[in-house]
Amino acid sequence: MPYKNPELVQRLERRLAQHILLLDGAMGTMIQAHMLDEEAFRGDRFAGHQRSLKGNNDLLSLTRPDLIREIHQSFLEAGAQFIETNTFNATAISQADYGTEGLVRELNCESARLARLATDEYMAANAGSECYVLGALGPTNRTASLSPDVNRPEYRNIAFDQLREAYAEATFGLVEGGSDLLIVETVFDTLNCKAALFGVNEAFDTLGYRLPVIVSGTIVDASGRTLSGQTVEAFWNSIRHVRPFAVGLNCALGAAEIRPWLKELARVADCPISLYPNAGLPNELGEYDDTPGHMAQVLGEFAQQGLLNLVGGCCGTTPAHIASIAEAVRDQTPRRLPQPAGWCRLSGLEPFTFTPELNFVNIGERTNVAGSALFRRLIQQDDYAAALDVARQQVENGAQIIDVNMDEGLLDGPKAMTTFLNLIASEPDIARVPVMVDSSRWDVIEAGLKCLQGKGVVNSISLKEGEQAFIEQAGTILRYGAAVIVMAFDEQGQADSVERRVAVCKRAWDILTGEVGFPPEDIIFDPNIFAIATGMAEHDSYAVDFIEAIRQIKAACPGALISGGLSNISFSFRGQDRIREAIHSVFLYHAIKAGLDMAIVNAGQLEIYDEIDPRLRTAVENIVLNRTDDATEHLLALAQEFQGSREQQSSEEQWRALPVHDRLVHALVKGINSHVEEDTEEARRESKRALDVIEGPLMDGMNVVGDLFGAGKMFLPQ
Ligand code: THG
Repeated sequence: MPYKNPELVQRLERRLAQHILLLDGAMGTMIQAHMLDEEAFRGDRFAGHQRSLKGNNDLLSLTRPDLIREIHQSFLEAGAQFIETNTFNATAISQADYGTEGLVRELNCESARLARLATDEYMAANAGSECYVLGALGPTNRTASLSPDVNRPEYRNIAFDQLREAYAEATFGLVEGGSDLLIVETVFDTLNCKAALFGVNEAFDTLGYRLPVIVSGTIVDASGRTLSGQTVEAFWNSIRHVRPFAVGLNCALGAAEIRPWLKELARVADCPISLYPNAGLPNELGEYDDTPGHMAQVLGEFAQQGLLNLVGGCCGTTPAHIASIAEAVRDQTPRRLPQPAGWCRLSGLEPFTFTPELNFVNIGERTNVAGSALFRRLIQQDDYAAALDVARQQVENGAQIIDVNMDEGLLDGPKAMTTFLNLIASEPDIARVPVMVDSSRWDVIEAGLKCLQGKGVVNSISLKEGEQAFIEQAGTILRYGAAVIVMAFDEQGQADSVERRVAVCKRAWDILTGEVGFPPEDIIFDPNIFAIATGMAEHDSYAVDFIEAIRQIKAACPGALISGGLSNISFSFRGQDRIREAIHSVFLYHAIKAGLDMAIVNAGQLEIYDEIDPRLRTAVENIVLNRTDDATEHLLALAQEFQGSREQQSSEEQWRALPVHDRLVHALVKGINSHVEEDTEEARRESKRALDVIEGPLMDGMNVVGDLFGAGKMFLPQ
């Protein structure tokens, strides 16, 4: 999609590379200072409006255009180069409070026109100056990812689609009135923001061109989180898919309080950074006390530390503040943009970024009605509280992402997916991890995507129905801002040889990166994990072939990641959990070495490779690597012995007879917390100093964990 004015964007980019540019100050508090009464807000035009209009600042663009234009002028005179339109509440959702939702298009268009007039006039009078109209899209007064009713945590008073439509409507007005850029600002709920960005891009589609878009979030307190609970990096991961022109923070806190969160954003964002804080925290009277001098000093420091590209003020800031800030940053070097690292960046409330040191990521499989009889029963019986416990256990057991699947004939899939994901959103200990929306039904996938404020993963799409459907679905997923699992499946069926697996994935990769514009790091291939040791000779090479395909796909599709559904591999040993676990860990050990990045697993049942009984391990290795013709028969024979014996049971208790040092190491490696207190206390009594317990057994245990994990023999982030 081309820019409406490509030359303007190019000029702006060049200026940003050389200077820190100035945003304006607050509109709201400037208006407040005029102490306008009900009549002033109404003007002649709305004298007879049925509801109170006092406080509807955006309406002043129609009833007091002189005043709004004057405020814009005063900020331009102070040195602001970006003038924000008076449209913080100009969406149908916010205007509904005043019964003025019918005015949205006009409010946005007129407000943009006023900012345009003031800006053009200033540029005409000041040769060589270049200023821009920044069309403002505020957060609305609703939150799409939080329930307003504590007794109904799954309930929402605003839906993704309502937000998306409201923002598209406002966008048409802002563009029509002459905005140069747009800013989705004061984001306190990233789901609202994602819906806004979706709507903005839909409007651009209709227009046939786009404007650069800035996204600005707001951190509400010292916890460093948005109102809806996300950290700064999680917020960035959630919105990066729109490739914002700049990303930043505004409002809520004063400049000094924002420092750590600004640093966090500047560390991760590979686009310009904007910042416009309040003039300090509001005092008891709701007034803002930071002086222009103080604010300029703090923001000047940020500039010196290389953290800023665009800077201005939010609530309580006046032209005097902007003038001082302009002075403080005038000759400072702007922040240099970091190179994009090419990491897949997911998020829940917290970021989950695939940095190189993560050698394996596990995705919890149990929240799947098709993969767990228990979970299916709970969902069918509407026992969502217990179903949530399944998700919580997955995360407690070490799942770094959770796979959610509601594909069951008798269920209303979209409804079950929506209810469950909304419930998860209100449980911080679950919602901290990203969600993988698993369905073979497109309507269920889309319903899921509309509930995620974080960046999730769609599981899955494929070329099964041909290129057209594939391209459309991938484009829509990109617009929602999710990563995607692509199954090695095409018009001919599921790929089951190395060659077909590689060929199908490569074809999909070419289409996604070439035609759809999908970032390679957000493409996750699943080259099909099928059951082995089924007794059918043609299944014997499924595991080795999968492992070999990993290597070749990674070479053919640079940047892409690889996943698989681990438990599929051991279907022929259903009910024999010990054998299944051994197969899983042997397979993972070899697949991770070949480059497997993640798998959908039962996070509570991942045996450490080195701890599998050597006889069992050899037998399992023979079937996984397809090393001997009689591997399956051999394992079947062993299976009876291992599954039947009480050996494991007793060996589980044997560790209690070890010396205390070894018991602590064992417990740490295995993640057993049943005897922690007594063992630690015993170790403390035996040693001279309490510190010896930490430096001795605890450090030793951590080292064992580190070594096993590093060697790909342990699969949980203990
Ligand atoms: N690739 C992708 N997604 C997938 C799969 C895949 N999603 C679904 C599945 N395959 C992965 N998830 C599971 C979940 C559970 C089991 C297997 C795969 C499983 N369940 C036990 C069984 O059937 O024996 C259930 C036991 C019980 O009821 O508790 O094995 O390959 N992209």
